[in-house]
Amino acid sequence: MKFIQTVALIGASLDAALALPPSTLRRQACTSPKLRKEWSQATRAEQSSYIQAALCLATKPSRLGLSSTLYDDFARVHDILFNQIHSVAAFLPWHRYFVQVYEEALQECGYTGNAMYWDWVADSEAPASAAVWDPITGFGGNGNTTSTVWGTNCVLDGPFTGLRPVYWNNAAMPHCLLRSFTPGSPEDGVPEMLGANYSPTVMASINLETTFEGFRHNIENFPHGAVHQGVGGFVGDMGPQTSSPNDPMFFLHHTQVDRLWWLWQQQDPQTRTFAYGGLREDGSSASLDDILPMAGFAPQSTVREYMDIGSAGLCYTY
Ligand SMILES: *[C@@H]1O[C@H](CO)[C@@H](O)[C@H](O)[C@H]1NC(C)=O
Ligand SMILES: [Cu+2]
Repeated sequence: MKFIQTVALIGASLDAALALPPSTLRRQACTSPKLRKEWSQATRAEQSSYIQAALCLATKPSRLGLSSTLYDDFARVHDILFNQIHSVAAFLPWHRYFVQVYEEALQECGYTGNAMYWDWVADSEAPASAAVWDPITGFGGNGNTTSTVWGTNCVLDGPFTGLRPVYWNNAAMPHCLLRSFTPGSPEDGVPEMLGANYSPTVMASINLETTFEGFRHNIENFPHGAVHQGVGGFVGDMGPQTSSPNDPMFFLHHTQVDRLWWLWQQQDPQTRTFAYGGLREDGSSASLDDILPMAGFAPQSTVREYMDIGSAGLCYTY
């Protein structure tokens, strides 16, 4: 883990180091940004390497000192911090940081590529047919739909059928990977998986927002929420669960949210790269100097360090 190694070097001034974002600890300029690809644009070898690394996380010890694995740490951290990172200004930069932590964890498990995304806007008319659900080249598809009792909607194909995520919201309830795609109604032209809520038309309208807060509010509540719900339903891991990082699709989903935020920033980079605002959890006004908490899982950072993906500490592009 790069963060931990850097912190260890600092030794005595551990507290000071933890307050420093990784980007200030690595000062090189961003000369060749890493490209984050859409899943279907990746090579077969890249897809396979990504999936093997995701599975590898479940063989590594917890960094939180828990008896569950590193895989489960992501769901646990997301649950612990849930109210500080949703329906608030920090939603976008916090999840940008969280995806980066995941990307580095995959790389420590042998993956040599970068985070990838699922472009659900492009697939919104038929989301269930998207390449990401392929059992061979993707994440496997829907869960068993014959029962709506919790714990029975197990994903039936693909590489993750043997996974046993430990947490369900804040409780230890080991289970199979659960998905419950929201059905559509073809006769009425309603796409499955709530696709109408993340169509190109919806996204074009959200892109007209001129303030960070307007953009954050709309993308979080409509496309972001609809994809969670559309994939997970009420009984699946991706549903409105605080433990939603149990589904590896969480990270492709949030990388897409990150990309859409970046595209919005790119409409007017001078004004928008550091455009930030809205509220904190306690109702006070958010600031670029706010701390992004990571519950001891990775160093604290500031919002400012996560605004510009072309900065030295992030250095990636789409
Ligand atoms: C789907 O779930 C039902 C009800 O729990 C179960 O009887 C059935 O065996 C499952 N199907 C598969 C393919 O696992
Ligand atoms: Cu989240």
